[in-house]
Amino acid sequence: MTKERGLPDVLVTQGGERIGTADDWREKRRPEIMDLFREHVYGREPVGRPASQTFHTAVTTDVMAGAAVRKQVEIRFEGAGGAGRIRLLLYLPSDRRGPSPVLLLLNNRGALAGDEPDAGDTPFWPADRIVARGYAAAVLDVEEVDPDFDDGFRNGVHGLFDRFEGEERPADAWATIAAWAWGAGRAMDYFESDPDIDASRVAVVGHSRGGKAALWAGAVDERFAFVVSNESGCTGAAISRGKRGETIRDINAQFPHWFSANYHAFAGREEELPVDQHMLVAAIAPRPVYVASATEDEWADPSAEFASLIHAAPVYRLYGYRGLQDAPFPDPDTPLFGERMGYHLRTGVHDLTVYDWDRFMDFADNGPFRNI
Ligand code: GTR
Repeated sequence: MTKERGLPDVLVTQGGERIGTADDWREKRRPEIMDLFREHVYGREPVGRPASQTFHTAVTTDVMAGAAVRKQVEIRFEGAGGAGRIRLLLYLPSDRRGPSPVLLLLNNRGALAGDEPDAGDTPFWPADRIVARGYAAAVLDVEEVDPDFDDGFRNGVHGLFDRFEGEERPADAWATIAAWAWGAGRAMDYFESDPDIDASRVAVVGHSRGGKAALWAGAVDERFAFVVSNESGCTGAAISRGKRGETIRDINAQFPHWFSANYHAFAGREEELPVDQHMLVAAIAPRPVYVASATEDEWADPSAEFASLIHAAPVYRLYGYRGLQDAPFPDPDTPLFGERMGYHLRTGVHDLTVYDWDRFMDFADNGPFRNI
């Protein structure tokens, strides 16, 4: 299949060396793939955890009719351009017997974590259902990290941390998807500080543009134990070469602020990119990854989303995990749970639904977060 789509071989270095062991993957190929994605696609983030970062938490017990404890966390930080904050809303099961594993949603659809905490019963973020299954439900609103419009990278965390002093913004500078992924890392910083959370079992979940950010967050920040992409499509889970629906040209024209300036040069030149999105999934290996699609989401191209799992599998195999093996593209509503890889194609339109969440948790229960 690699040959069919003309994909770059995930196991051959830029210098032509074939990778045959997990150690060589980690030391030689993975770093160069991460660098290629930074250079050509998502851009380079100028900062990791800010030295100035602090957490401020308000706790309310007995919410969700007693089923949950709510924590509203403000993550504050400063850069040369001023002060910023990201709010994190967290529901923990009241009956937890130890630190909870977490599903963190990078929310791209209106405010959930703001002044009026969500009741936790929306299909897009069914926090009550997540808590009932023994997970902590966490959410941050990506627009608090970086507003989702093109303003020349002045607002959000770009304005705080970018310092190009009179120079032109570099063509490999980070853009909005990378900023959102960075925000996920700051939530992870918080989880590590909270004894009620099991920081070794944190999943990052995102839908669509949020799913692109979740995948990049999982690649950049290896503290995430599990990565879930729901209908992330173009420059998310979907392979770009031969992709139907949205293309690199379309996405950069409509959302010029999502990716690095360098990426714009690949409009109509997908086959010249030194990476494709199966390499992003591979960068998450050997950690578990779940990709979900919907039948009517042709813009995202479900078969191209599925293909990235199949083409990332050789890297999982280096670690001894079979992935989805050679599973054919499945029928709708018949989830595939493989070793460290899951996939489903839900009947319906582009959306994040209770069906999707239930499958993510079924997979997590049986693999990444067993024995909760
Ligand atoms: C679309 C965009 C997709 C996807 C989607 C979404 O307009 O073309 O790549 O990100 O928005 O976020 O819902």
